[in-house]
Amino acid sequence: MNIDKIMYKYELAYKKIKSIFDFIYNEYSEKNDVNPIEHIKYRIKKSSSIEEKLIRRGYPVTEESVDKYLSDIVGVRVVCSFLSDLEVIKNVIRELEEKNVFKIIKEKDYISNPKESGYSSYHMIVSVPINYNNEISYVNVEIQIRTIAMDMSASLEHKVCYKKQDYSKMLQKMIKDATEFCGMLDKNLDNIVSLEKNSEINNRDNALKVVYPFMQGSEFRLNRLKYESGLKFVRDEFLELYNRKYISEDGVNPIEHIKSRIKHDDEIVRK
Ligand code: 0O2
Repeated sequence: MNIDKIMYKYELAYKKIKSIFDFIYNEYSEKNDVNPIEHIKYRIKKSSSIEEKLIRRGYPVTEESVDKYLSDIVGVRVVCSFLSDLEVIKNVIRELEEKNVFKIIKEKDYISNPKESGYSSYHMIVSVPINYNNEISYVNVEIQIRTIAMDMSASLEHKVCYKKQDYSKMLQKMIKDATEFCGMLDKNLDNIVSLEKNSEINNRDNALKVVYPFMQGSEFRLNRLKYESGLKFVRDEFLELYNRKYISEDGVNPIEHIKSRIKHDDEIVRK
C-alpha cells in the first residue's frame, strides 16, 4: 500500500479542521467568555497505525480500504472542563453543520454507554469538504469530545491497556477504578458548577464583581509577534528535537501532550 499517495487529501482536511477549531477556541478566549474548551489536540494517523488498524479490523491493507473503512485518519480531540461544556461544543458543531461547513455523518455516545474498558468520550464523525485536484472531495474526520477527567483516564488506559492483549487483571482493575473515579468526579463537579451558575443568576443584580480601576480604558497591547516567535522557536526547535530523540531511542514518548499559551492582554494588566 502506497499511503503517501493518498495522504495529501488528509493533510488538507487536517489544515481545514484545525483552522476551524483554532478559530472557535480563540473566539472564546478573546471575547473573555469562560472558555468551555480546556485544550484541543489534532493528529493525523501515522501510516504504521493505519496499517495496524486495517489488520486489527480484518480489512484488506489497500488505499481503497483507508478511504472506505477508516474515519479517523484525521482526528480532533476537544477537551472541556465540565460535563455541561460538552453540550456547548456539540451545539457549536451542530451550528457549523447548519452553516454547511461540514456534515455530521455519525455520532457515538461512549459517555452514556461507556466501552467495556470504561472508556468514555463523545465521538462525532464529520465529512469535511476540501478542494482536491480542483474538485470538491469529502474527507471524514473524527471529533472526540470529552472532559479533563475523561481525558485523564482514557489517556492512561490508552497508554497501558488499549490494544494490548497481555495486560494484567490487576492493571485492568486499577484503570477501571480510575475511570469510575473520574466519572464520579465529573458528576460532582457538574453539580457544583450548575449550583454556582444558578446562584450567579440569582445574584446578578447585586453581584460582587472585582473591578480593577487601573484596567478601565486600558490601551495596553502586547507586541505579540515577539512572543509568538519565541514560542514557535521553543516548540518547533527544542521540543521537536526532544520528542524525536526519545521516540527514536526506545520508541516510547514520555510526553503525552504539550500545551502552550501567550497570556492575554487583560490578564497581563490584571497580573
Ligand atoms: P488510536 O491509537 O487512538 O488511533 P468503528 O466506527 O467501530 O468501525 P473505530 O474508528 O475504531 O471504528 O471507532 P471507535 O471504536 O469509536 O474508536 C475510535 C477511536 O476512539 C480509537 O482509535 C481510540 O482513539 C478511541 N477509543 C476507542 N475505544 C477506546 C478504548 O477502549 N480506550 C481508549 N483509550 N480509546 C479508545 P484507534 O484507531 O482504535 O486508536
